[in-house]
Amino acid sequence: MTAVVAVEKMRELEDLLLGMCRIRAFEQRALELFDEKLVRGSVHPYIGMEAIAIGVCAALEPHDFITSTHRGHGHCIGKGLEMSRMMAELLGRATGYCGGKGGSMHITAMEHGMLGADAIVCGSAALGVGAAYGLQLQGKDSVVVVFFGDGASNQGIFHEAANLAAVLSAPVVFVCENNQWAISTPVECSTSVENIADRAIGYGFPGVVVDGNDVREVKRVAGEAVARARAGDGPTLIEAKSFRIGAHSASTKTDLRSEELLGPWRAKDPILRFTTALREAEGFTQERLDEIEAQARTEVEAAVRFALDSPPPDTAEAFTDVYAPAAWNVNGTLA
Ligand SMILES: Cc1ncc(C[n+]2csc(CCOP(=O)(O)OP(=O)(O)O)c2C)c(N)n1
Ligand SMILES: [Mg+2]
Repeated sequence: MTAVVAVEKMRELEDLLLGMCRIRAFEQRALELFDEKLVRGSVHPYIGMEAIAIGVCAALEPHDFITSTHRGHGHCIGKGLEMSRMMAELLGRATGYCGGKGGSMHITAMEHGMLGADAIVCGSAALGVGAAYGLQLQGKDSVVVVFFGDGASNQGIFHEAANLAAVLSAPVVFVCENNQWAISTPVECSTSVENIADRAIGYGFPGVVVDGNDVREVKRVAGEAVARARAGDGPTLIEAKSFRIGAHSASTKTDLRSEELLGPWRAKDPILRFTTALREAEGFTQERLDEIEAQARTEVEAAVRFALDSPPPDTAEAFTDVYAPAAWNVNGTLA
């Protein structure tokens, strides 16, 4: 390996780690701010699943798009959104991505290719396929990633979206984040197949299972699916197997799951696994790993400060961005 390649590889590994640490630090602070009643609505932590968003988004280009879920902070950070404007959105401030009117579950940032998070379970699957088809019609080579959960994979809209994406050869990558639970329902009680990825067979496109706690594997598998979509060969369903380490949300703290179940997954923490691998197999020092983690925490503190220093939205903004302009409602007048 030449020195240049070695440096590039080192930087790539550092970026993957920094991305995961940013998500972890962002959410730990968001949960604290929720407890301080500074975040309204809820916070659905992605803790333990960071490798999925970071691995998938690392396989994307800036001109690619994603859609997200109620558990979407990781997707936004992975796609390069500014944590300061995200935190401001969570705190309902005017400087947030949606002017403080969307909150944690509705962050949208078209300039970063973030088509929107959606609190409706699987709500963005059809939107993602529509966007991908639109991009294809415009002759663009962008790809759309649709993130959704194991619970969401049983929604009718997923199956319609998957079928249509296949029929249209739309440049979509469906990423099912199988964290084994949908609030209090374990996946084996809601889903008839062992691998959700197997459902792709029914629509005629590839389905792949990946270890969702291994950021490099996620990136590799996502890279193949993105290349396939970009080449015009249609969708792929990736099932990233992981686990929700924390409670379903900050406002749904009851957790039925036993320590016996949680313990082994804590040991498979994607950040812990990656830092161990970087130290033991890639020559990273503990000092460098600590620096990266500290950098993420410092950036998050700056984001919190930015959000706390930002004003709330003006009340005059309450009705802006609510409806798209329609021919019969130009300038807010109902003709
Ligand atoms: C259409 C719809 N049904 C029910 C809900 C309530 N709800 C919110 S999150 C959730 C569980 C979703 O599970 P999964 O898709 O596995 O995502 P996870 O929360 O595990 O990330 C449910 C049922 C909702 N928001 N939308
Ligand atoms: Mg789930």
